[in-house]
Amino acid sequence: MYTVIGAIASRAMRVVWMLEELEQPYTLIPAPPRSPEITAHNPDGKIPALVVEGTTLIDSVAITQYLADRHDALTFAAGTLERAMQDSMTQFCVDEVEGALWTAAKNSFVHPADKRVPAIKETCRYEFALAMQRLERRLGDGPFVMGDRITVPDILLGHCSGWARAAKFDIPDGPVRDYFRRLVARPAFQRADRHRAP
Ligand SMILES: N[C@@H](CCC(=O)N[C@@H](CS)C(=O)NCC(=O)O)C(=O)O
Repeated sequence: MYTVIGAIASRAMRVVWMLEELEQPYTLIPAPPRSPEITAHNPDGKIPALVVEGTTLIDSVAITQYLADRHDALTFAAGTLERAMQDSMTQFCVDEVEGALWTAAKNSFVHPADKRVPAIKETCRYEFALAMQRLERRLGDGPFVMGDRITVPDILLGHCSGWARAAKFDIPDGPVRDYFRRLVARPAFQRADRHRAP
């Protein structure tokens, strides 16, 4: 049994969505950042965390990949060329897609007010738009970034699409928008999303 700590409107969504894809049982503790529930496991106060057999894992990318590896699903095997390409897509998501969204968020509400640089958000929008062009190129014929099989970077990118919508970042019409729609229509995503307050 897995325990996920973190409010669903956060990167915890990636972990819960992966667990739903894998059809693994879990308990969700929907704790906000810096709450006692998370600092007991991660002194940095960042969410999410996954508790597995008494060990706490942090960082949504590491957790999501660990779950895929452990259950031998939604991933290519380590040491294969496919896995290297899959990891490259994961890195692309973290650097270029999440990077733009996270910098905008930090300068909107995460950092203390006197440390925010609101003007950076225009640059973030520019970076995000570039990332969407690159994603369209890298998607190819799809339906997923690694072809026929859904893998870890699809979970990360699908999560970022919701984050982008919430932050009012533009998602271009065409293959990228269709790709994001395919991801969030998945039954496992829908089940994970039910943890959101109505
Ligand atoms: N690289 C980490 C980032 C975790 C993170 O920054 N989470 C945000 C919520 S999505 C958070 O806890 N922010 C509070 C803070 O930075 O103080 C991951 O992917 O899990």
